[in-house]
Amino acid sequence: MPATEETEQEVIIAVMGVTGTGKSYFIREVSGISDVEVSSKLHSCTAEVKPYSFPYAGAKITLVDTPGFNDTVKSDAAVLRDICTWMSSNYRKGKLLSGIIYLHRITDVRMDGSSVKYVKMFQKLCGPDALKNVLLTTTRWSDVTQEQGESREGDLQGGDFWGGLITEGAAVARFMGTRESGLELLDKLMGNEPKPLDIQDQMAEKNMAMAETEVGKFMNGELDSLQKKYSKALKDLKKQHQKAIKQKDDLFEGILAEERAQTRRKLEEAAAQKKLLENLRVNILRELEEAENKREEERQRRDRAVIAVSTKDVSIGAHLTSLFTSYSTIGRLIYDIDDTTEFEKKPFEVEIRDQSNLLSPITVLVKTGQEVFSAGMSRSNYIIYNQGYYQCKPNRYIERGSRGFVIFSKY
Ligand SMILES: Nc1nc2c(ncn2[C@@H]2O[C@H](COP(=O)(O)OP(=O)(O)OP(=O)(O)O)[C@@H](O)[C@H]2O)c(=O)[nH]1
Ligand SMILES: [Mg+2]
Repeated sequence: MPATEETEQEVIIAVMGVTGTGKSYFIREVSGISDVEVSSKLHSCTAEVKPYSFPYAGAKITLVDTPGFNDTVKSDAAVLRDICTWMSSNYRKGKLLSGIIYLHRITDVRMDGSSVKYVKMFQKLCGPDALKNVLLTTTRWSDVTQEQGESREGDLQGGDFWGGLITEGAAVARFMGTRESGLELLDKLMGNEPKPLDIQDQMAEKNMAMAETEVGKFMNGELDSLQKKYSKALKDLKKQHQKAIKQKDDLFEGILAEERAQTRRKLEEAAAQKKLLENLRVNILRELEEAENKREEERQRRDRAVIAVSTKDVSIGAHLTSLFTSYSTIGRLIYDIDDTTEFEKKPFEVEIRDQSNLLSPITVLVKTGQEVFSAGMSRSNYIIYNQGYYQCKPNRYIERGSRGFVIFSKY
């Protein structure tokens, strides 16, 4: 491997926020990994913490997608559990975050109790030191007028919402929906000194159970308040319901019965979340981290597969005219490049893209004995496949049988 690859710095940035704020959209636009799953409907989309890597400005950038709080399927306690597990397991591997981009829709008119709660939770998760590496970032500027946006941005920075985080060092930023705008945010974070979050210190260094951590205590308190609120509402609803039954008011009676059932479900859900948090004792957290490590190993195993593109399938003309663009050809997914039978696999369509500037080094590849594959395939060429970024590494030309292949490996 060339020295530049060995010394390449990895910059890890987590993207967080409540559901639907555009975390996956941000990662898709900025990384160029076009198949990052973005939700198309109202329900929540990202179910697990997942890193996406790509090269930028001489560094390996890893953007970590996270499930959002206030998810339509997963409870807040389960989202917190999954984020904390990932954070703790990566801390143990010496992987610290250079920054966190916390997204918030500028279109949100109200900063209601629950959004305030999530901001506080985020604050507890980070702690004062890591907050200095946080960008509180608004999204969806295309859906508001400049005036509306600026006025709301001002409100957000007020006391109850982002005020406390800003005092502790978090900065405010905007994501305008484009790659360029996203890269500007990365530029701001790339030079940061990576710092551990409070949750990483508490879980991985101090071996605390979830209920003992700052964020765990905070969430528990919030769930206590919810339980109180729903219990009181249930009592009131019961009285009203009984009254409606007595008065033989069938319509109102039906509505109240439904409302009671719904409130009871919410009360049970709050109790279930409290139980979940309480059960996250040290040994259980370790088991979850082990499971996360296994998932990571499995991802790495899959990532060892490469995409081989036969030089015969590359039109030199198409390649030379494709600077800054892309062209379609076919490739094969190969798990073991020494196994020649793998090269007989059915090919699938791939798009060779180029992010070169004309100054990038051009590697000349030998096609067969005397022929020169002069299309200038280089590390600026890449393929996006299965939510991954596959880069053409220099000197990755191999011959199998009578054919020559250019190899693209997972970045
Ligand atoms: N116009 C516009 N739409 C956006 C922007 N960001 C996100 N969206 C849209 O908002 C919806 C939700 O975006 P996602 O990226 O899936 O949101 P998320 O934060 O990842 O949501 P979860 O995975 O559920 O936590 C999608 O339909 C996106 O296309 C933006 O900056 N501008
Ligand atoms: Mg998402």
